[in-house]
Amino acid sequence: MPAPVIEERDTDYPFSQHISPPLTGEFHTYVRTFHMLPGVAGNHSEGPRMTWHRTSGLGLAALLCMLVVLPAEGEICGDAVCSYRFVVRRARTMTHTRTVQGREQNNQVSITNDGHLELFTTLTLDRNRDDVNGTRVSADDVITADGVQRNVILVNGQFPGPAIEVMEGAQVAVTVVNQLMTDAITIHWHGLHMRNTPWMDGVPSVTQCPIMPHESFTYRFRAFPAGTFYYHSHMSSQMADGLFGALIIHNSQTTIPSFPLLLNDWYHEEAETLDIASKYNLYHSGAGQFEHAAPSGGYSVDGIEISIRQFVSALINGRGRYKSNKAPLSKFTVEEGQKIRIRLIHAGGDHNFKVSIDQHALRVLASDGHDINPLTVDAIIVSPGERFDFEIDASASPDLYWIRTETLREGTCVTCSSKNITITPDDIIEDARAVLVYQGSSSDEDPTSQARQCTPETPCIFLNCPFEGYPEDRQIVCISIADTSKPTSPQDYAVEDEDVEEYFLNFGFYGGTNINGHRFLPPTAPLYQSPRTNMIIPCPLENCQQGCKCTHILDLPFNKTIQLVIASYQTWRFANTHHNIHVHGYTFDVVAMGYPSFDRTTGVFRDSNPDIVCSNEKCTVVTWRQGSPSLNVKNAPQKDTVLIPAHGYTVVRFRSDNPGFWFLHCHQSIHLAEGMAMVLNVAADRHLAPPSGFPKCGNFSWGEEEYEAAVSGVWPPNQKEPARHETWELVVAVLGSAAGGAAIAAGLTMWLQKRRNSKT
Ligand SMILES: [Cu+2]
Repeated sequence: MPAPVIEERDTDYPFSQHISPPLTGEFHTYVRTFHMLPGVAGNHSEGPRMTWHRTSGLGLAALLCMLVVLPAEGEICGDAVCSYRFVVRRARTMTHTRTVQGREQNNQVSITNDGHLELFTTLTLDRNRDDVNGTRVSADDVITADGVQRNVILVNGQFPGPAIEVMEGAQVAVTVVNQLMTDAITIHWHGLHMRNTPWMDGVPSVTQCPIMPHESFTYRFRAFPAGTFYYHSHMSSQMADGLFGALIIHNSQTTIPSFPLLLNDWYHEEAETLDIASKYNLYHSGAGQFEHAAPSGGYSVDGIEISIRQFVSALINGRGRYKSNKAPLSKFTVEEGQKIRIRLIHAGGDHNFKVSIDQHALRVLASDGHDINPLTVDAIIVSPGERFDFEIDASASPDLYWIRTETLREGTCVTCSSKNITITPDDIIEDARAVLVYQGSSSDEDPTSQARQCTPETPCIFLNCPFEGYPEDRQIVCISIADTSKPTSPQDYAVEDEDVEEYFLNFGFYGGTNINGHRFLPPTAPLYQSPRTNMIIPCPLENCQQGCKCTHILDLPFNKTIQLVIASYQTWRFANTHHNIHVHGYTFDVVAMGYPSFDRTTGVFRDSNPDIVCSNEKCTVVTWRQGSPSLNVKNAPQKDTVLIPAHGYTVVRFRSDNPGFWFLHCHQSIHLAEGMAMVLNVAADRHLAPPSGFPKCGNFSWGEEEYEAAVSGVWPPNQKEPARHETWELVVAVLGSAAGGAAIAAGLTMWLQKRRNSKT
């Protein structure tokens, strides 16, 4: 059976939208015909088949350049070393560039009522107006996003950035070239362990200096472990501007066709503006008036606000719609009867999404790249940073079907107080959609498919709800990620260990977004840099019970079983949120989750989970009420990003065998920007020094006295004695001078002699 072809409207490239033409000839704007990855990965003869066609009038230069660019996205690099070059720059969505009579012409793009893209110009003196207005262009040639114009960050001219697909164990080298005009960047390789290369982890001012505009930085690391990962900027909330892409690490067990589905929430203002709008931002508290500073007003069924970020729109593989516009959507074409694996990646910043495909059950195979015993569900709830691999069987009648991704919004909470939380349902649906197309079906129209109705006889099954359950009359069953299991494997390290070191981390809001009362202030230079003086703001020894802002670092011993009890408890009942916590450098076992009690009629939570209590008035310290609950230390699912239920907790375990400074943080971008982060300093005495020439950075200051010395010509200042040299240095210098002088004299003599000889 031939491999199915993934398609988007008017294009056949599944991952990204392209913009054309490129900024320079170095970046091509070719669109590939992508055929779903068949067979066992890593065998080039069975690798993806792809052809290229040009999307705009580029010349020979670009064609030549195509020959030197990187391995094509979607192609699995089977080499021992896989090298890539990422050029990062900004562009504008909903614009189009073409060459007219040898001149480059940039125009804005509008969407017609029937979903076509047309050029338009607002320049009244534009002499090309008649040629511009109404000219139809292909969606291949426009980065549409949700159909609204804004800035977007591109990698190699693509949004999302190109996918990296390599074999497990390969050395991956990515040279990141920062062509942003004003912003620094770093790239984090989300979920990879970075063993022995911890300074390649991409956390600004923790593992490396930010890459400044015009600079480049080469990341080099081992592709491990295998699974579905992604890369993203780790500069504050910058990933929300589009700097992300899929990172797929294959092993020999990859057996069915697969494609990534990158989902992200999308806003019409850039990330920094959104962060400034946050009331609790560490650096811009209370600055100005912004639409987004207002609470979102959206609540999930449990009475928890879904995010403080006001939802605007969301994208799937870079495409979505704002309100009711007709912007092009991503389309995935499958062949009837085919099984395909979808690699769902939440690359967005803030909202959790419920993902489903009309009339298709989702057979979940892996979470965060790690296999779980398969289970079949109707929908998966995915939070920023999480990934789920699932399989679908294209066995429905050949047609078009909606791929639905919806926030958990159920309504508003207009009269809520600590004593009374009532969700008032509204008709607002916050979603992004893509289309599953059976090959041969017409793909010009939107699908008319409906989501499955949940009934008492056949209730719907949702995986990974951030709460225990829905109201009973909704006929929805929630399966906790902690109730999934990993297939047993002899390679697994033992987590059943008497010698467990336990740490409680409460993600709270007292005094601002914090962990155990600490709001994270980044170091001024990477922690691997030395000397480390003045680099960090130390945290107060007295446990910061009243809240503090500092460089929160937790020292962990080498090669112990570390148990983190990650909680989301407040002393007040109202105003708490779910979090999703990512730990760098490790895969952890999810050994327990505890949810608050809830009203089975309304779905609203009642009381915090009783297993944990606040130890102080502000709840900056928590502990077990009566010892830990039962933990799954036999076959717990493995993850690197996990939901923490509001008023509940999640317990994770890992073996601290990977020395380094590892960031631990909430993956909601606004919470991260507000300081909900810390550093795990694992095995401080075993850290490897960075490679030679690793960039240094940090604060700089100099004094009045030095300044005076400089401007008066006495420099360097305060030099009371001449520069000291070791005796041997002086001897070498004198001998060197003498030898040099002798050599010059000898050379001169010989030259004069020759000259004389030639004259005679
Ligand atoms: Cu959070």
